[in-house]
Amino acid sequence: MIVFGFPTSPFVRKVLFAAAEKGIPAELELATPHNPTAGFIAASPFKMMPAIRDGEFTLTDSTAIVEYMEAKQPEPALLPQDPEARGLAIWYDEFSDTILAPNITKLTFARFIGPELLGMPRDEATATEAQIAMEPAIEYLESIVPGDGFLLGEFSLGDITIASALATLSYAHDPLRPKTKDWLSRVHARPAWRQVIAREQQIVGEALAAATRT
Ligand SMILES: N[C@@H](CCC(=O)N[C@@H](CS)C(=O)NCC(=O)O)C(=O)O
Repeated sequence: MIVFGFPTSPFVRKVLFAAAEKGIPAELELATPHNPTAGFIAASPFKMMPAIRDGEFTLTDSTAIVEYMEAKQPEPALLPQDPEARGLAIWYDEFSDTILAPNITKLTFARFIGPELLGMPRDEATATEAQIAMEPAIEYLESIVPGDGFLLGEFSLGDITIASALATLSYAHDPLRPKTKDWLSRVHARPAWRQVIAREQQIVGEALAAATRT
């Protein structure tokens, strides 16, 4: 499976992390809405990342892609069977994608991606606005993380999506509360996470070096 996107995106990281957890080989083809490749354009009608190509099949949207992988290769499961746990896993995915991530991407773009990778001026006013706006979500997170284990006991899509969004935030800001940090360190200990982040660090390091040369 080819994944089109750039690894600092929470949504791209979510797909790469989910694929690694399931043991689905995922080859990352670097593409962004501003710097698309032909494969990315063909797979993503609105130039949103991530998108995938698996054989002849193409799909965009991180949640749709995780559902596709789950149906194609059910084990290990990322969506619990228990009705309440399944509902919560989907809520945590939705909370992260639609409540947490928009302020995270805004802040990280203003403070890190724009100035460090794209040669744009640092936009501290926008960053501060996003930092303040995300506080209720950061508080909520501290109220849902358990003292032990993962969000729903067993590791699930909820852990993947929220940890993926927080990794984007970590480029620009550290507002996390203690229980959230402890839970996150358990997610970060997973081999699939280490694999995805090692590749991300390499790509970001190369992008930073290229940006300094220009
Ligand atoms: N619901 C989508 C959101 C994807 C998304 O917003 N991706 C951003 C990058 S973090 C993007 O491609 N933005 C391009 C644009 O808005 O034109 C998903 O889960 O994949």
